[in-house]
Amino acid sequence: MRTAPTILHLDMDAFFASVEQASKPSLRGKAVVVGGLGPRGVVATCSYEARVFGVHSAMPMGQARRLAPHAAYLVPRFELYRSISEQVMRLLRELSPLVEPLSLDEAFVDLEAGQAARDADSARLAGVKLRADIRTVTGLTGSVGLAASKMLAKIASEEAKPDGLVLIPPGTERAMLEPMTVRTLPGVGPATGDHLRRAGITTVGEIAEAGEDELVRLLGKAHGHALYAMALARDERPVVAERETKSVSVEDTYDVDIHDRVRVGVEVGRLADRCVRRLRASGLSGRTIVLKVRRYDFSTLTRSETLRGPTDDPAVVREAAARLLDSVDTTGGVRLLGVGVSGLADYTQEDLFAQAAGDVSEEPAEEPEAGPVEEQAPSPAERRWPAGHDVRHAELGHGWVQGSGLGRVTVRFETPYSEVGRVRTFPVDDPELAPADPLPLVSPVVRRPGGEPVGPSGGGGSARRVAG
Ligand code: TTP
Ligand code: MG
Ligand code: MG
Repeated sequence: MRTAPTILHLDMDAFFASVEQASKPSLRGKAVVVGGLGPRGVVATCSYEARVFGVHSAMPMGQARRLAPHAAYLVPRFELYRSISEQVMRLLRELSPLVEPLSLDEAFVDLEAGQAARDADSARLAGVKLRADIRTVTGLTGSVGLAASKMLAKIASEEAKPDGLVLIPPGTERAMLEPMTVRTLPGVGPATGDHLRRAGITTVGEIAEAGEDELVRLLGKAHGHALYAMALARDERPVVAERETKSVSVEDTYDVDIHDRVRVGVEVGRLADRCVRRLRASGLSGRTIVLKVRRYDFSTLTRSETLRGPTDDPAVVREAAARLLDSVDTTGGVRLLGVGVSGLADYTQEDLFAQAAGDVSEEPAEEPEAGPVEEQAPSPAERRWPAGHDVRHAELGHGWVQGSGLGRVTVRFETPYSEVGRVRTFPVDDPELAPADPLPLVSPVVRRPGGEPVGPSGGGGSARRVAG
């Protein structure tokens, strides 16, 4: 492991919710919840003001509404979040060629590789400047962790939240990790956490005490070995510019073709389990399950199924692989079988990217139902006015949908650069009202950090000039 804390981990604070607050002056400092607002919707994220009430990611929306009835409830705007993410990633790439994005709002940067830092002091300076630059360019805050390994840099940024910077001086890692919960370590999700707890292991220090053999006995070779090393703060994983693993897969070739359909099923189940172990050992989950079958004549088929959210649950992967196998003709025998998971994510919670897009806001808070839920098809008018999305009124200008229902849509007329705006209500089919593209969070007339002004020069109309 390197001796200087030159691996940086950045994670934006309450990312989707902060973007919404930056774009809507009336929501700054307020409880904001972003997520699916339909009957099966869950929380994608919420502002720190909403977290005080106990709201958090992946919580059913009905529960969030009970905990924070006065919060603003908004439908995600992924295109906007993606464009802000690109601005942030661009700033990271100015620091180093080795930038490893983990999600839209999160990345590792190897400062040493970019000669942006070589010791603790220069690393801290680079982190402070990065946070300031992110603020100037996007108007948002991100938290920074600095350490000698990826694992510790990520733990540090978590400690720094919100809007902070934490540097872990090399040499202090183990003492710091000892009292922390096992869930702090990458690859320890709820299932592994429970498993360890039943064996009496709740802290990182207790993993170290239990010893490597015990860990391997509890979790299997790959996972046990990896986790034990992490508990001792040993993490040699390099920062890689492109995410190394686009998928995790395992396969077996058989000496003798397998003809028995039941045996094929058993093998596929076994491969699914092995694949999930690999997945978990890397702290990943994935959405797309892939089955590969090479038949007696070397013809190779792949079948895939994409789930609603990423998973690392062996039962879910096994079932999906079994369903895929149902669609493959194996008479004549199979020579090779493989199971893979792609569409990787570094969290296992419900993925809203797939789900939330079609949801609309409705006045009454929906309770999530226990049984199977009919997907409600929103009416065309409601589909046009998702809560939080931007609109333009022919006379009143730019605003956003505060709510819609019962044939009416309520709009607040404000922009990222204006004062808190006023609210007006219109019929949903008002010809003066049209959906609009989001505005940049920071007025295009800004000074790049330490550089020339960019964007249109001159007065800038109503746009506020942001000093660099
Ligand atoms: P996170 O970085 O995990 O959370 P966050 O940025 O909202 O808050 P924090 O300050 O704690 O970092 O996730 C980044 C974004 O990814 C988040 O804003 C919304 C989205 N997301 C989901 O859609 N579903 C989820 O379950 C999680 C965890 C995040
Ligand atoms: Mg974040
Ligand atoms: Mg994140």
